[in-house]
Amino acid sequence: MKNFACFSFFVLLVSITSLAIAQPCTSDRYQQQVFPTIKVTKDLTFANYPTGIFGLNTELKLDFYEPAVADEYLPERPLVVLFFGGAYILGDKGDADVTAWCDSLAHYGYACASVNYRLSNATDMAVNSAAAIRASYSAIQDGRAAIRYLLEDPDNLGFNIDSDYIFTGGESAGAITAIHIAYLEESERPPETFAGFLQSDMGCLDCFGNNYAQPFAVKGVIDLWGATLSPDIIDDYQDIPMLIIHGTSDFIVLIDTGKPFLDFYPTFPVMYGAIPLNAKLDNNGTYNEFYPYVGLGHLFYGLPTGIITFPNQYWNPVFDQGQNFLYTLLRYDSPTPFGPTGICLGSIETYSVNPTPGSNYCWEISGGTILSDNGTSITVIWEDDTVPTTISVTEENRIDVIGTTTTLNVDITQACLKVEVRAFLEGPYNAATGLMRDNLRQNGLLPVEEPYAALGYTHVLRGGGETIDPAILALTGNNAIVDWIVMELRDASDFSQIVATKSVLIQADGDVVDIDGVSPVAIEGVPVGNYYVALLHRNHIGVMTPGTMSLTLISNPFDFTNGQAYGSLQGGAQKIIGPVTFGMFEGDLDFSGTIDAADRSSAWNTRNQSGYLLEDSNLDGVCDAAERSQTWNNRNLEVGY
Ligand SMILES: [Ca+2]
Ligand SMILES: [Ca+2]
Ligand SMILES: [Ca+2]
Ligand SMILES: [Ca+2]
Repeated sequence: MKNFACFSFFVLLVSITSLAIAQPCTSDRYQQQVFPTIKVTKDLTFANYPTGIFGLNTELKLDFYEPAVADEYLPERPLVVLFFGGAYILGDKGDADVTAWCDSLAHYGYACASVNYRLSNATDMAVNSAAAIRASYSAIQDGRAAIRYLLEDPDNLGFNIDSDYIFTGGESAGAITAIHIAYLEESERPPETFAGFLQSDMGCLDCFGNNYAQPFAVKGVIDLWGATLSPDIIDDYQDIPMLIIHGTSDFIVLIDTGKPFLDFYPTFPVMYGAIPLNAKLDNNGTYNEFYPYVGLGHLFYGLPTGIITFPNQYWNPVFDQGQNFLYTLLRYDSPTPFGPTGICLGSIETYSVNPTPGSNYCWEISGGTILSDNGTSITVIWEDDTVPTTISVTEENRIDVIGTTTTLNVDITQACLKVEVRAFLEGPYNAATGLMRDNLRQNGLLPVEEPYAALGYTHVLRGGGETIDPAILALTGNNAIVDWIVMELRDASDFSQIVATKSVLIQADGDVVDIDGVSPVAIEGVPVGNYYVALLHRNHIGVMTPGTMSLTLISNPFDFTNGQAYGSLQGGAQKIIGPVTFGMFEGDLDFSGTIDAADRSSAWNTRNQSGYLLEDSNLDGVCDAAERSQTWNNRNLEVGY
């Protein structure tokens, strides 16, 4: 039973771990201790330098912490480089606090190095005003050499550092080192580091310890009760974020401005602690987090060397602030996908992101289905406008940080189904030309707003209120606009149910076109599918397709003029108006759906009037004997559906 429990726990652990790694676009790396096992490699030599009169070779070493090699899945990972404290006279890479930092950070998924640097001696610093600055500069040079070594990896030990994600940190003198590695540039070298009375030139920032050519920049700094030699090195253009933690009662490195140890050693330089650092970074607009620990002194999380009191109760809050700061700097927003946002139900659209090398992108859709996904772009069919229609993308970058998901809202607003039909109106049709007359247009009688709502017609869905740009009435010839006409889409299973309507236009050659005067009619807000299509004219008998039409975003032409229509009236649902040419019956002068005595009365009562008249069914601009005759010829007809 006990063994079984152990086995289960092991299986659970393994499956959770592998799930966390395999699952795309989710990861707890850098947020939790996701690596149960780490690897520590001690005493790696990163720098050599001759010492003493015999030219003995001295080595500088670092300890390297990383997730267990078997568990590591990244080709390259971020690096934190930590420096112990001790006033440049004592301390070691094995000190309890830097060890705890690196150990914990490796469990969180970072590579971490705890680095030794050259130490000075107290006597020298107490008597020589340049000594403290020179000690500080040598630590900076050594820290830089350690980073160059880790990037170079001359012995192929598999450090695998992503050079875009290098952080420095440390406490006290180590913090001073960390800050200056990030911000001190060659042109800002302190004068004390050059050759002078009884002192040699210390060389450039990257001129000591090793010759590896590995330029780098620091992405963020953890400053634990450190300071800078000059706020002037904190340049606006460098923009390197900093975590600043300092006890307000620290008299060794002052939280404000002053010499260390409360000016006890006059040879020490004035230093600028947390308060001026925070002010300078704020002034530069550089991200920084400043946590003053009220009433606490130097090294308030416990002495890490000598009589060890580290860690005390302050270690956990300080570490949490450190690791949260690092994760904050790693976080980012996933890119906003781009693609059509005004879309049609049933339409197939493509959405993309501008990819970052090494990143994966995970897509989620609401209101549609992903048809294909090549990582940086997807093709979607939009199928459901009863839910929010959105497209979301989550980036997983090359070091396995998950970006904040971004969402693009799309609207099903654009005209969608394309309906391409052709019909003739008997009244204006001229068998000799095969065209309908366009006198209403020519005489400036066509209204710019559709007339059907005003006639009492009940539009459905988005129909009604259509207007045209008067410029489209300049078209002449085959495509001249003859009149407004209503298109209806009717339900495939019950054509008495009108699904959508739209007031559109009919051209001289019979093409029923959208309000732009030229395009097939686009009906918005209805899905791809089968519909009956009906045409309704204000003084002609309406027609409907004999069966349903399959309507999609691509037009599928239907021609009423060849005689096909729903229903069986005298001679069919339409009138023969020429050789194998059919048209909608004219004469329903009161738009009632039937042609009867009432229409003949209307023709008589409106006789000899001109204008855009309901009673002018041959559309010549006048109601006269022609209409009286046609209402008689077509008497007793009615809409056949
Ligand atoms: Ca600088
Ligand atoms: Ca045409
Ligand atoms: Ca009528
Ligand atoms: Ca007329």
